[in-house]
Amino acid sequence: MADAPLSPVEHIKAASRGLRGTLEASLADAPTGALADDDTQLLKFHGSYQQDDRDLREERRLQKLEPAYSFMIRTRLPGGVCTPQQWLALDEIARVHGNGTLRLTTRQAFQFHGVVKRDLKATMAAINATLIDTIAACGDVNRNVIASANPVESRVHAEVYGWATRISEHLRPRTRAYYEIWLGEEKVAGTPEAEPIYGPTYLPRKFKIAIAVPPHNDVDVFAHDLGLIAILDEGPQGVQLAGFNVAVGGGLGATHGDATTYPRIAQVIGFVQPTDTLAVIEAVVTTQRDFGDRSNRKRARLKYTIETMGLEAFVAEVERRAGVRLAPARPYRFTTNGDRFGWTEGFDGRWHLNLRIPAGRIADRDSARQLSGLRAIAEVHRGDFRLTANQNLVIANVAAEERASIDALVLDHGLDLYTRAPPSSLNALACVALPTCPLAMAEAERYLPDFLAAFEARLAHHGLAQLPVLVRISGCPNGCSRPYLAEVALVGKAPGRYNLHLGGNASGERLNVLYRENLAEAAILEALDPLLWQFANERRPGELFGDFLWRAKLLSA
Ligand code: SRM
Ligand code: SF4
Repeated sequence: MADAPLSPVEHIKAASRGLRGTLEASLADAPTGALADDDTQLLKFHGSYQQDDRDLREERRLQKLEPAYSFMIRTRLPGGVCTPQQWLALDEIARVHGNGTLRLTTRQAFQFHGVVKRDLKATMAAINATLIDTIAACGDVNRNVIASANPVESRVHAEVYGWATRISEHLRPRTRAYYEIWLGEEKVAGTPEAEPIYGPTYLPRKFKIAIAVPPHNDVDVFAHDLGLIAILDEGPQGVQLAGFNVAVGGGLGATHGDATTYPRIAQVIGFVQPTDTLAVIEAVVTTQRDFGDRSNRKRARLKYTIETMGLEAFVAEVERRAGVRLAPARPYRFTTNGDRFGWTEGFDGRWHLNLRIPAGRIADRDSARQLSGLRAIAEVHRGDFRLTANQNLVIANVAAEERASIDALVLDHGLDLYTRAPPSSLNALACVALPTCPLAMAEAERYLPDFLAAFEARLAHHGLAQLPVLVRISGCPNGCSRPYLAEVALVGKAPGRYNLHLGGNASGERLNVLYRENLAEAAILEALDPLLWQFANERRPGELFGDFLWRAKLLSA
């Protein structure tokens, strides 16, 4: 591996002068809706992906037109928190420059889809004017740092949100390229600015950090390259943050038929105090920078670096770099990785309303006018908004006397799904997939309602309608909806066909296993039916589907 040639992306990064490349020239090249190939790689570090409408591909090919290119833009939004003013601005950007929808992602960010090249600069500038940026939302760097979605539940939750922003800032690339290209800042002549943490070629691959506050694992902390599990102590002033258990080497992406790639759960390596936390995080990042595979991008994530180095050697290297010895991990317990829907009261008497947004897509449709409804709420709301890592939304920090007016707007605009949907629908996730994702092999977001309807009919048939079964759909094995942690997961294989994975658990601590391959919907339901029947008849009180499948030996590792 040491002698293997560098992957092409490494050369692009090295020659990019701090992620500038020829992006400015590409943007000015009017005859095409696309960027030069190398620039599409650099664009990711600025928070955007070049895509084309896959629904229109064939038609345009027959018409001898270039694909219908457009750009997806993703924000960096540590902990998923934004103000009502920012919400209103983002809503307007989606309607003026995007496809009229806002998309909440599985990592607490907003995505805009359908921005055309001639609008890209104006859109990036408009997002920046809201005091939200898109730097490092994508690319071979640390991405958006996510944190438990209800950070105002106790003083510690607020502190944890503070950590998400601090870590995000600490690991933000230092290049001024973003400000030059999108905001017209004066250009840096000669040698580009140094990147003290990343170096000139950044990381071998994307890097993700999540912070969970037990007992809620609503960020799926074990799916991350680096997971921090907040450890709380009872102090003189009540509950306080003692520090974090550190988990490393999680990651879900895989490639069908390639056994050298696989989903992996992060392993807890010890406990760190707040004063040493940034040093340990930086040491994990720089160890991955120096030891990660830069020749094969499919094996470049931290999970493979750890497997190659061995966990013990990896931890020793991190401790050496950080100058910190990790203490033994402290006890913790997770009970759920879902959201808590409806109103919850915070420690300070403020209220938080967790809404269900199916697949995170906020749009005005016949069934619900979500975009208009949330705009109306943002106009009167005096707290803030919090995106959850389950693609849902919390209207947070509401005074008790303002709940009724929020409830009325929720009801008026059909945003009250959380009061009606069965538990399996409430917690289900689906990635974007078609028509924008270039890697999709099957539908996900657009298929979710149909699959849930069919699946719920089967649950109801077996008398299980009120039982939460964690369902996740991804359009390909990359796993953007974290399917490998679900009790029932469909992973796209080909149009209309999925691999069926079963056996995750409700706290996000167990990977599921491949149960059947390459099935269409009828065969998926047929495969699930006898299992649901057995579950209905043999389950122990309180037992959940994923746990039952293992106990009844219906799955094998
Ligand atoms: Fe993802 C690539 C969407 C969370 C693993 N992901 C993509 C791209 C950018 C496709 C591409 O490379 O061209 C998708 C854009 C689709 C579109 O049209 O918008 C995409 N990923 C998403 C989002 C929007 C899914 C969603 O429906 O919410 C999520 C954005 C999160 C964010 O705000 O940053 C998203 N992606 C994830 C997660 C879940 C997580 O991190 O909690 C994973 C699995 C965890 C992990 O990283 O291991 C994930 N996405 C991938 C991978 C596989 C990476 C790997 O290690 O193999 C790819 C493909 C790649 O990187 O080559 C990918
Ligand atoms: Fe695209 Fe695959 Fe991610 Fe779905 S899982 S958004 S299809 S890359």
